[in-house]
Amino acid sequence: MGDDIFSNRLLVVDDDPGIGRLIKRVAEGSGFDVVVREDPRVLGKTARSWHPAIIIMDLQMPGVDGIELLRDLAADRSSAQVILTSGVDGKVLESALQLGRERGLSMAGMLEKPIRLETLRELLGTVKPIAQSLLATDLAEAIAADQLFLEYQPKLDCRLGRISGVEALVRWRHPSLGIVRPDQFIALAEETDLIHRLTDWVVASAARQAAAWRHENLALGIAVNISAKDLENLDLPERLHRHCEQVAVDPALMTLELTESNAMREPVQMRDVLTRLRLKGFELSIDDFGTGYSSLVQLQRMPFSEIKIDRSFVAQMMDNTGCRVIVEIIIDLARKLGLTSVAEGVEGEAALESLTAMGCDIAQGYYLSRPLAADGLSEFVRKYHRIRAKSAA
Ligand code: G
Ligand code: G
Ligand code: MN
Repeated sequence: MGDDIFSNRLLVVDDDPGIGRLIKRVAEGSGFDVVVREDPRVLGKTARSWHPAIIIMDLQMPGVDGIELLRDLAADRSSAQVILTSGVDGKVLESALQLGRERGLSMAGMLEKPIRLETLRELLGTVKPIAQSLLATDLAEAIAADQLFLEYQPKLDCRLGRISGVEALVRWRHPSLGIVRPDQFIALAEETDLIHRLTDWVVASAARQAAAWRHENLALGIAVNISAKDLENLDLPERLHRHCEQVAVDPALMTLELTESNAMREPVQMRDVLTRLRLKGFELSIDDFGTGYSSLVQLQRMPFSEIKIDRSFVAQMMDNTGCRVIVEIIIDLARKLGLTSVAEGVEGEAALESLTAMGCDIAQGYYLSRPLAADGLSEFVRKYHRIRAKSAA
């Protein structure tokens, strides 16, 4: 990761000169500094010397394929955001995208050929080309100087029709880059061991907020995300417990959401720390269940109390029978194992009704609300409950 900010640099690698010209024209129009290469073999060299913030690359090129290029980029620990293009089947593109993520790359999306101009413009608008300029020293300072803040997304108890809790999500108010989202800096925190300080900050802040809501007579559980890397410190349970104690919050109000990753190679230590977290009273959720490493094996081995169904299944469950069946089976599995089921990514009324009918315990998603600031959240909860009470009367 270089010291300079090259946040508008875009590298295009495509053997079709027409595609290169098209992307260059559109991206330059959006203020990007664009370099096009037709020979895939120079990708690594150009990426290392020119530091593009974004790389758009074709999956199928003569001689070298995109999968090999992804492997090389990962070996270089590239922090560029990668967009894949291809004329192949969407499923193959999806799989390549997932592979990039598993190799630790920041995969920003895909463009199916023929490339539609609007899709390209939209994607360029959403990639915030900042990853390149984020530095560990800045993140350390951000934690110390309170540049981090939390947003809270409400979680609905499907049976009672009441907001029973929130998920706390961290954001960084960066002095020059504006609001930076966690997917842009959590990996950096994990690589540099800053994750321990970040998790302490998040849990302490969330506990303080839970105490503040209790004073306002709002009984809300609070979920925070922890990283598999956090489990490398044996004192995690004591640290997190202390944060709760300091503001007299019962750890039972707090759910720790863990996304499993291949970073965790010590199942014995993992079980040690997770078991002690449960003994301290924390709830434990297996996040993004059904994808990546959050597998049945982990569920069976580790002392989780909640399953959080990955949003990719939930968001599509109304249009895709496969996704719907998967959601239904995970809810059933949770019930039979005595675990709480949470569906995230609930984007419509139909999905919420269907989940409720399936017996899902808790729903979370844009249909209810996006993540909100603390004030906005308490306002939302009061309003939601007032409307419910009226319609019930
Ligand atoms: O809020 P947003 O959609 O940008 O979050 C993106 C990802 O960042 C989510 O998968 C979430 O799990 C993760 N994340 C959000 N807040 C935290 C946090 O405080 N700690 C960790 N480790 N991950 C977080
Ligand atoms: O991986 P994790 O479960 O921690 O991800 C939480 C993130 O998911 C939040 O940061 C939030 O921005 C995002 N999110 C929440 N609800 C929805 C939704 O309904 N649809 C989509 N696409 N994303 C959502
Ligand atoms: Mn989560």
